[in-house]
Amino acid sequence: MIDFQTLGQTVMARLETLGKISQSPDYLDRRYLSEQHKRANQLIDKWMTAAGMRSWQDQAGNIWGRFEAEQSDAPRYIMGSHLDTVPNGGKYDGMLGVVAPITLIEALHVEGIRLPFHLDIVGFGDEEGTRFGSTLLGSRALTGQWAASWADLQDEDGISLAQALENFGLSFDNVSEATIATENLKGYLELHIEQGPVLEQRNLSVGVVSAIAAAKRFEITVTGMAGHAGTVPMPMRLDTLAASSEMILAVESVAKEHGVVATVGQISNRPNGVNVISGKTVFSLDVRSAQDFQRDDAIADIMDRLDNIAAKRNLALEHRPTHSAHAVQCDDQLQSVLCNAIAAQDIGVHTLFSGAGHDAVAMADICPVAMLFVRCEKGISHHPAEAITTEDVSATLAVLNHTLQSLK
Ligand code: HGY
Ligand code: MN
Ligand code: MN
Repeated sequence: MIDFQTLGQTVMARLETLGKISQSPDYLDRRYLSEQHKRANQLIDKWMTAAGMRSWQDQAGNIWGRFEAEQSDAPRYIMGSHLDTVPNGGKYDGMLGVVAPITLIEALHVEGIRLPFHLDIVGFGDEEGTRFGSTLLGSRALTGQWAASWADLQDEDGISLAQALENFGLSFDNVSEATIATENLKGYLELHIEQGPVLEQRNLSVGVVSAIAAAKRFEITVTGMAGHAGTVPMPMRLDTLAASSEMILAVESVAKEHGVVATVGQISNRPNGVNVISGKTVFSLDVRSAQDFQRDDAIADIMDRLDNIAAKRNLALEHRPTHSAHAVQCDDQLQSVLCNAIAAQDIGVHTLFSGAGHDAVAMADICPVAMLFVRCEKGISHHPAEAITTEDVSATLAVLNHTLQSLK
């Protein structure tokens, strides 16, 4: 008999341990192909082995474990999520979706329960895109979507993705070997915190995802002329930071007009001196919507507004696309398996949309996908106050167990 309450405590303790692996002593920050990524993979590997799984690392630095079926030619399901974090992030975003299934598999292993399919658990090395600006690098290695140009993507220290792979003991040239065969792949399931307030409002511990937002990201570069803060008259300035401020407010108002979400989350400014007019400002732009066309209409309008502001101020403007993901509909059949598993725990069944992007977006290119959301306190995420309860994790494990026992 599986004790889900004890399993829930084990998951929470493991997330606490994993949450301490950070490049900063003050907050959680774990980036792709870093020393901390390596240590996280080693810890996950240890837990996978304890769960009776065969484990390995692929050529993109993703960590894998297989819970073998009785039959070697059995079909395959993949469950997973990401092990990287945003800077000063929470310890559940991504990690819950790797640690929870491993811990449940350990209980099945101890009970001698086997599944009629191979269950592979994958911990993706990069989903957030914190280090190299792009995103879903881990899951897009599985779907064979890495672009040759990504070798030159650089982090804030000027280290290229190709160099970072070398430093990690891998090679950009071999990443294509991480592409997976799909003949016997039946589907991909991802367990993830909701990162929103809906389940809490409805007093539900879990929910089923219906669809995942369409997203596009850009790097916007505004180029003007640095100058002396005391001597250049206002009308003669080519001030890129002032222009960027006007542009960022324009992003906000266009998003409201179009009913999409648009965020400028990252900005760098040169020369960034207290007594110097800014000559070059670079900021990120992230635009999302439930529909691809709605996202693209808003982006077209935003870019027009930015171009007009740059022209009015005699500044140069460039926008470089860094990420694009179409909206994803989750698989109906897998959704109903999850809904039945939730109902079997006497939990109300609710399906909801995901404004956040997930590895399921990449995996949807190669197989049916479904996601199970877990309530998180006040919907807070990408913040150290991100929190879930042991009770909700225990309920989630019971739902997951029912799901795995129902899949064919
Ligand atoms: O940006 C996102 O939606 C996800 O957290 N990477
Ligand atoms: Mn995230
Ligand atoms: Mn996430």
